[in-house]
Amino acid sequence: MSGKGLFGRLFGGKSEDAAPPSEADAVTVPPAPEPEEDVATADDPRPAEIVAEAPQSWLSRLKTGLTKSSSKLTQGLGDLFTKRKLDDEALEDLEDLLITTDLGVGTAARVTKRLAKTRFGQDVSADEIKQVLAEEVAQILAPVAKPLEPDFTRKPHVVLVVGVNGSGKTTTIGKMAKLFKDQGRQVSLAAGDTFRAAAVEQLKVWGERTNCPVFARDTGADAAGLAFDAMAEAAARGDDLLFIDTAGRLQNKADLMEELRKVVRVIKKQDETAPHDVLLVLDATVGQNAHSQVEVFKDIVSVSGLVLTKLDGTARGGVLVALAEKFALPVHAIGVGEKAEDLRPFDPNAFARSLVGLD
Ligand SMILES: Nc1nc2c(ncn2[C@@H]2O[C@H](COP(=O)(O)OP(=O)(O)O)[C@@H](O)[C@H]2O)c(=O)[nH]1
Ligand SMILES: [Mg+2]
Repeated sequence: MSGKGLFGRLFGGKSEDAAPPSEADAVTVPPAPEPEEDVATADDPRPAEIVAEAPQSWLSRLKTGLTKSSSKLTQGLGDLFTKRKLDDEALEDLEDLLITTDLGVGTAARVTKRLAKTRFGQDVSADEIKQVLAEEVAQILAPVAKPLEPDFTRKPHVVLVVGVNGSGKTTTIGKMAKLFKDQGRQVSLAAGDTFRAAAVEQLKVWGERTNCPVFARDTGADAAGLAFDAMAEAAARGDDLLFIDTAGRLQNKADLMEELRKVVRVIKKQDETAPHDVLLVLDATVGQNAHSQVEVFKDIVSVSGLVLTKLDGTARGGVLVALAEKFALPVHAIGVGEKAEDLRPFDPNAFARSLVGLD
């Protein structure tokens, strides 16, 4: 497949990527990749602290967030396995169902094979299938579930954040900044998405909210130069951690490549070991398209880990499992909402059970 074809699919339907920068854009980016996903109402760049709500544990946030995914599977299994023996046809139906939940062909095959071995010809309940599924999923996720572990002796440890427009980069940076600030770390942010004033403003809001300095320049400024100077400033201040935001709305792969590679090259002039992490942020609502995004970005920069966002807005949470199986890249964190506390490193067991709708 040509790079252009892949890129076309990657950006397909996202008109913002092709559109020239516009001052009229909202402060936050409402990408709405699919009509069914009513997740990103982005008129207000400050959704976090200002929305009063009863405190929820992370586990219940996770379960609530994954409801769309788990109910799709639960309903499918209910339809398939009401008083039905596990014969060849049932196994085939099950495999098809699992594939439609974005879990990936490999996972679907493993689960059906295991059931065929142990339960063939017997009555099985949807719950038993879920148990097997949750175990398999947890096993696949265990090796990739790795929290971001910065080396704070670097001062700063530099994290470059990449991904297509609207995937949740800026929000993820804000959420991570909060996580590390809460751990007592000195964190700063660089507004490397210099295309629109609104993108810079959005990062500044997160900076204010998390009490982290934001290094920003005017719209249209050179992103690489900005990253270079932000690193110098962070180093002078003795910051533990610097997150560098980037633009993902370039019109074609060549532009994206040139821009990101330049940022990396220039960062290395400041510290040849940097960037210490390159996080690729993926919007889970795009489903299988996330695979192409990983391919494209891996081609451009050396992606060191993934963050999956908007798991709360989609029935396609299974895509995380398929990505884990295919790319084996660390998944550092997942996002299940727009608020600062809606991002956490994930626990493979809790995720697997929530995804299939088990308590
Ligand atoms: N529901 C939900 N919305 C999210 C999540 N992460 C980001 N968003 C929203 O998605 C939109 C795009 O995010 P943004 O950080 O601006 O993406 P960027 O263009 O990659 O920087 C914003 O409206 C965010 O509030 C998430 O985990 N869940
Ligand atoms: Mg952004």
